[in-house]
Amino acid sequence: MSRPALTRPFRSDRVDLPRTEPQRWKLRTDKVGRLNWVYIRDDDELRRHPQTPYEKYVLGLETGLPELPKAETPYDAALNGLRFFKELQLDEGLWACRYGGPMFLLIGVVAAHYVTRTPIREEWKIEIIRYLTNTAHPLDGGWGLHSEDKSTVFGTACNYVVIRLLGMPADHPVAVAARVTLHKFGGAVGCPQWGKLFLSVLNLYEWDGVNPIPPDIWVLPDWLPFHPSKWWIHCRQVYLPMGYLYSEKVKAPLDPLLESLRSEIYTSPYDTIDFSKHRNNISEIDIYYPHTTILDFVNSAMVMWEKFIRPDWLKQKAREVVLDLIHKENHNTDYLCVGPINNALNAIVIYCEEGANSKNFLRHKERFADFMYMSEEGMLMMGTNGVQCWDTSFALQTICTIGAGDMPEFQETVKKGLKFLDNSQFTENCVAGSYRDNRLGCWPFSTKDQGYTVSDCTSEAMKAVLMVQKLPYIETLVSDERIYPAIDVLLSLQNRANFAPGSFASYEKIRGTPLLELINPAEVFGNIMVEYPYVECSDSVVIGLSYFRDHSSYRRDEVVRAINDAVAYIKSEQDVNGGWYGSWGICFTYAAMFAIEALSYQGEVYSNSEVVRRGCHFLVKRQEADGGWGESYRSCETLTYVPHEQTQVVNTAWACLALMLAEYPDVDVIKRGIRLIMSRQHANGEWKQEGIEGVFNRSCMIEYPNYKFYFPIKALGIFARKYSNTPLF
Ligand code: LAN
Repeated sequence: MSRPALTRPFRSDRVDLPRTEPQRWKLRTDKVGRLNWVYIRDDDELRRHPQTPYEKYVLGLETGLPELPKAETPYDAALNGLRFFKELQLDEGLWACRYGGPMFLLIGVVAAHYVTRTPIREEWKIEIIRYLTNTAHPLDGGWGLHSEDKSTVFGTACNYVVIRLLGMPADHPVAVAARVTLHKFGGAVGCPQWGKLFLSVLNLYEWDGVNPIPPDIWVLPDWLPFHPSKWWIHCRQVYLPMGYLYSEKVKAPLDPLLESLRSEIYTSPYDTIDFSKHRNNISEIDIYYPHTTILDFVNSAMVMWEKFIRPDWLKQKAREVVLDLIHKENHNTDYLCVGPINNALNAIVIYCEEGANSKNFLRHKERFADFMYMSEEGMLMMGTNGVQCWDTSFALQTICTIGAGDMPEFQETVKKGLKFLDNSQFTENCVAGSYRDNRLGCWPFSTKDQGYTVSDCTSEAMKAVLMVQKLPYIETLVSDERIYPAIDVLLSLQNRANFAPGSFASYEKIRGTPLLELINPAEVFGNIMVEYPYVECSDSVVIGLSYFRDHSSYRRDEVVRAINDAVAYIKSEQDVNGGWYGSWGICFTYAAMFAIEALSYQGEVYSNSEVVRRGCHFLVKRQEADGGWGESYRSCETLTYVPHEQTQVVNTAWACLALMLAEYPDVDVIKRGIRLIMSRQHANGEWKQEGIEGVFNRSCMIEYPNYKFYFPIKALGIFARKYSNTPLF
């Protein structure tokens, strides 16, 4: 059973748990948007730097933001929304957010601290425990893969270990409930591979019970079709340090706490468990992507290879190659790494190699905090080091699209936002030999330091910059010469020769064959082995390139050709019902908005395009009685539209945007959606958090808290400008 949305009062207030004082938390940032929550103990310092409305907002404190004049018309409502949202912008020009959802990340950072004997700050311990208490399933006390999931072995085992390592006693009711559930599931032996790996590193599981992760594969010539340099970047970068840890059988020294944990997380005594028999024991509840026969065969062969065949020199060689690539990843990302998992794992590797006082490890230590986010529910670990560029791009686009960019009250907001995007553009390529493409001139999803560009992030940021720089009072910060390299990269990212010509994938062009999915070892995620063509990424690139096409003649013919080919791909991806499957947002409503926007940029609308018409009908059929749309995350898992129990402001905004861009003729349908969005707005202009908005790898949901602001604002603003701005109530 999935976990219902949070209800106040928080569970942590009902069980006996310490908490920090929310008034003492401050969010520090810098000009490239680094996000660090710090706990201020000194009263003078607090007085000198009072909390901002944003800090109060995330911490669930009274923001002091005023009630606004009642919104009669859609445009009033859009502006009220923007008035609230602009107050959440940080001085450095970006919007921040808590980027939670995945519930398998905390184990990484906590294990990294524990193994490397790095003390965890007291305030983190308290607040992480509080967060896990608040997100435990109300019925069974366990945790799932993501915050709305049913309880699973992976989530429950890992987070149980986390609360215990952070100091919660084993007989605390929260720990007891989780342990009972874990035992009911058969104990931690049923963990999927990543869980087994973390437990092994913590000396709570034996390495011979983990399916092989041989680093040897990195030594093979890189023209081989299955060489890891051809994998999806996340898979590649996660299995890289995992290969090291597996091969070196790294484990923390046993201590009384670990000793005790060994007796808590299994249903039989530790010494009686034959771990090697549990390599393929993955709990039924957890499995999303079962092993193929080929994978089982490869695993058994690798066990033999490692035990009896692999020469020692090869092991050493593999270790060198892997270490070299880990250093390069650290260098290219200033120790942030592509994501939270390899951030934690690389830190452990560097500690093993260079020790606690090495320069490299110290830099790793400073970076742990970049993933930790404070919220009213406690401290969580984010899916990336933030959503800074992505959110700021959409926020700026929204302001311009609804014509608010010229209004004096938003000019500062726009200027600061542009400054942030100006600071966030990549100014250097990666070091040679790291299997990375050019990134110069591109934008990241989160921050410049993190160092990874994504096709759609570059496209949306570029569009935002160009839009803002058309405003009369704005001084051009990003010259056309600085945009050209971004165009070069975008053009180079288009898939050509392989199975989805014209499409765009996420971080890189598709390099490997999807057949590699046959040996996807992760058990809980689908489609992770290689890059895939993504409709939304292709849509965003079409939108960005179309905007650029009307702005500059740089590489005009190639730009036009790229757009046409991508549009052909987008059309080919529409399913028989008229929907598009969304891979990064929930789900069909998300993809419909992007797809229809891309088509509308080519002049394709309801009246002249069969594809757009079918897209509209798909949406209209799914409008609910209250005028809204609501889509459940189950859509992502099942690949078919599953309605949410309640309509959602965000899904409604996406559907309305799609219909408006399509020029859907029955305006009444759209009006009902707009009315729903208005009816959910509060007197200070805000919308409250509803269901989770985003997804990855089909099975794991992730939060995009700012979606509930800029998409509804955009929908309201477009409605007012395109149709009518008379009162709707
Ligand atoms: C993201 C977040 C952003 C997202 C969009 C830009 C929205 C998308 O259009 C392209 C893909 C991308 C960049 C994306 C890829 C996968 C990420 C990085 C995430 C969903 C955030 C977290 C996730 C990452 C894989 C989580 C760590 C877990 C592992 C399985 C390694």
